Amino acid sequence: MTNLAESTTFDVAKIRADFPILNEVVHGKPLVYLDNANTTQKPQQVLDALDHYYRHDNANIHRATHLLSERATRAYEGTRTKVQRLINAAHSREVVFTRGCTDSINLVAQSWARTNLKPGDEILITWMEHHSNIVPWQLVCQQTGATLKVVPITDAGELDLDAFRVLLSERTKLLAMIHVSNSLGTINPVADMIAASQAVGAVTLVDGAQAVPHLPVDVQALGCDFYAFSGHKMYGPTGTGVLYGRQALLEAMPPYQGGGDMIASVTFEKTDYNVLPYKFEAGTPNIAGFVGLGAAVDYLTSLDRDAALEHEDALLAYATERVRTIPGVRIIGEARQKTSVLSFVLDGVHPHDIGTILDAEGIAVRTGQHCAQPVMDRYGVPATVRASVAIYNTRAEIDALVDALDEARILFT
Ligand code: 7TS
Repeated sequence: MTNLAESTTFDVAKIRADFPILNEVVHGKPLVYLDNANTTQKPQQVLDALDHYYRHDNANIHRATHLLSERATRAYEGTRTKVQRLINAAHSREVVFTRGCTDSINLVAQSWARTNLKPGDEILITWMEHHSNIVPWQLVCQQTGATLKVVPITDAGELDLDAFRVLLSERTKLLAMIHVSNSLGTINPVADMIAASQAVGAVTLVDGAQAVPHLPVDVQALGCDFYAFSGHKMYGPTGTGVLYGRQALLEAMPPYQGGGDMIASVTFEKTDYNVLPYKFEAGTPNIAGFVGLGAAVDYLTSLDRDAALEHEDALLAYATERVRTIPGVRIIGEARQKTSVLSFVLDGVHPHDIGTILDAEGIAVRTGQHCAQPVMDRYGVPATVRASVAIYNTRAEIDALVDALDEARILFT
């Protein structure tokens, strides 16, 4: 168990001052925002980047010769280089901008998988996937005749690696798996599972939506072929996402969508596509959003990331310890390797009722299935309460959560 003391090397007060929304008053109470797995709040630096872009640089990118377009293009492409460095991609052309993690996964499903899979082929996912790493593969299975296989999870919320080894075979053409579970908080042994999958010739995709905001991610060290994540869960704007893809695979893949900017030349007879990554970025993208994402990456990398993670882990450990003491609480997801997410149920009280009580106290959590219905079914619960922490959360906020939970317990049981 991580040290329960508030970190001495991480200045939370200084971090909090960067996030204006943390001063909001909700139902007469100071906002306690513990719904970070859903979306994180945005620092002033990101808000300033968005404002500056629209006030000074707003123009379309890649196509006009005027100065504003040049500035907008430079800012947009600058973010690509920042993201490349953040995840240690070998080339910036391996960084494709999308609408979000969901869009990134659908791109791989409809471009790579739809083209390459056939009846008899298998796609291997895990029981703890977010719906956005389940449904796109079900669609592709319907389109290609491939079969979906699922790695089960243990009672503790860890992947059953023995079952994984049995399910993995020469028929496995794709492993698509979650790095950090949004419903359980489990950190999965992705590098080992990627290596095992490569040994049978499978392509690998990692859903890193909950990993990039917390963990250092190095796509070359992981060895994955694709890595997908969202900007809005890492302090950046909504409507921004990233698909990292290995160049050789991206080169061989057909476009996902057709339109402007993704072409080299168009006649009615034939269209030649643009080079990477533009082949996959049809139409005017969320330029402002990606300018903001660049500021978010700068913000993240300006932090002492080890200290930030230590702070988040200490908060999770503290929250786990305190919530566990509430009579009738059952924690869902007790993997040995966890980060940021605490899911639980309280005997006799529906999670939505808890959410309502917490909201009245100014505390924002998510209650429900967390877009991971198979996980709820696995544990025989209709829903959970989920508190998820970020760099700006404090022990005092966890105390407020525990007090309000106690109040809910007394009221409903
Ligand atoms: N993958 C994981 C692991 C996620 O947690 C989410 C969103 C997605 C994919 C989809 O991301 P999007 O930005 O494309 O929507 N997860 C959550 C959540 O936990 N609560 O709300 C959304």
